[in-house]
Amino acid sequence: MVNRSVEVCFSPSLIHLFEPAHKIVVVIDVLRATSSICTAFAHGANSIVPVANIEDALPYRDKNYLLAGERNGVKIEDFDMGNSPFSFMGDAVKGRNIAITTTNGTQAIHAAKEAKKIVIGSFLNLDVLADCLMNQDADILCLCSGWKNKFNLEDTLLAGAVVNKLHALNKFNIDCDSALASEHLYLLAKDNLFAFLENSSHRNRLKRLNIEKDIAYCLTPNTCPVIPVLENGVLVKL
Ligand code: 3SL
Repeated sequence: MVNRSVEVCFSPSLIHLFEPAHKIVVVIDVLRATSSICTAFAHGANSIVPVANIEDALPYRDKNYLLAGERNGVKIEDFDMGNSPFSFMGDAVKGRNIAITTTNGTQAIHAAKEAKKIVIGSFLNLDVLADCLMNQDADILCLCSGWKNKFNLEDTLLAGAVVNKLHALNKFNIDCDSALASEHLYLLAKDNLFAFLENSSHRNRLKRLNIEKDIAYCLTPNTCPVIPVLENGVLVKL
């Protein structure tokens, strides 16, 4: 049997180069969309609809959904919550349906819409995600949401962590340079992800918004052992 491949795409704008239709795409937006989505499911959210535009989220209010989202890190006016994972905890989300739109993460989910399957990755669900990916029957593509289609470090580190876990099994074909580069960066960073990201663009952006505690939370592995999967345009817990 031919070994399955693991690749990494550094920007949603490049996904067409990776022929996602036959692949499981892991959408990654460590700071903060995919971390918030994992947090919501770990705290009992029922479903999450990822929408690209603010206007597309508004009709969900009439259906008793919570509206969540940000633009450039700032909560959207009149929405129930922004994009801090701390807003997606406890009774606020338990049993609720949520519509979310974010600057990059929900755009990346939409960019991956041709994929065979879309799952959501973050450091918070790293081990369960890797276990799940090991047992699938398709090639894997980690899609980094980046920032407005530009490369970012934190998503690359998580992609590298996933590659590293799968690489260790000796069952995957990893000859994709972006996957190898991600793994190298992760191995350099893994002992102190927070410090490694010290000068990174989004860490500084969130620091300016006074939300550094979100960063520390989002970089803590395996606190939310859930796998959000997209089914008919809606994220649900696998
Ligand atoms: O772009 C996104 O999807 C967000 O995660 C960005 S922010 O961390 O909320 O600024």
